[in-house]
Amino acid sequence: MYDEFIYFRKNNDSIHFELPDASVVYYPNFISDKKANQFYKLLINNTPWQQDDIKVFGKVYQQPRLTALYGEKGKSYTYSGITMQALPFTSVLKEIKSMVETVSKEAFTTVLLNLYRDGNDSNGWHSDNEKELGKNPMIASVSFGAERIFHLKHKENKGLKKSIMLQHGSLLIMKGATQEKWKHQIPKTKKTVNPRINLTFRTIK
Ligand SMILES: O=C(O)CCC(=O)C(=O)O
Ligand SMILES: [Mn+2]
Repeated sequence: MYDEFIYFRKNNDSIHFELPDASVVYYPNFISDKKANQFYKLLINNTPWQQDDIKVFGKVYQQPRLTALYGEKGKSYTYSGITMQALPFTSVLKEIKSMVETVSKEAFTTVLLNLYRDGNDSNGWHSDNEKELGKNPMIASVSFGAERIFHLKHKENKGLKKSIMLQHGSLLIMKGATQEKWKHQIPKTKKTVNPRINLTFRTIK
């Protein structure tokens, strides 16, 4: 069972979650529904979505979602044995990036796009702790389309698990020790769900 998030501060647009060894802030209404619908359509139709093979414990599987990487010239990103070369930012991604940077006060170099086609698509337990992200990276995650559950679990204190529904047009910021001390996932679901697009803005050194 996952606990409901406990928040200690709520204002019009953000929820700061009280978690040990983590800093997680959620902006449920970051982008208006109307604007988020437009972004969703543009992204789902115009992104060169790819499905890579990943190696888990020596076995090769197809990644259970589609992805794309955009970023500044020359940026590449390696995780789960996959190396992706960044495509140049599109005008849509530049627009979303600038909205994210205004709120996060951080300049990002790269964005990884995930497309979860249905409830069978998922993102297994992991931390965004690749070397090229540096120590205590800030990850800014924007969601469009179907709502999916986001799970967090503490790496050492096994009983510490949290969950949050990431809604259409929302922004979730993870920073501080979150990647060092916690893992996160998007589990599969048996419910019938429409596609969901997620953008994680990152800074690659
Ligand atoms: O889809 C999400 O909300 C999370 C994506 C994620 O964790 C990642 O791409 O590293
Ligand atoms: Mn992640």
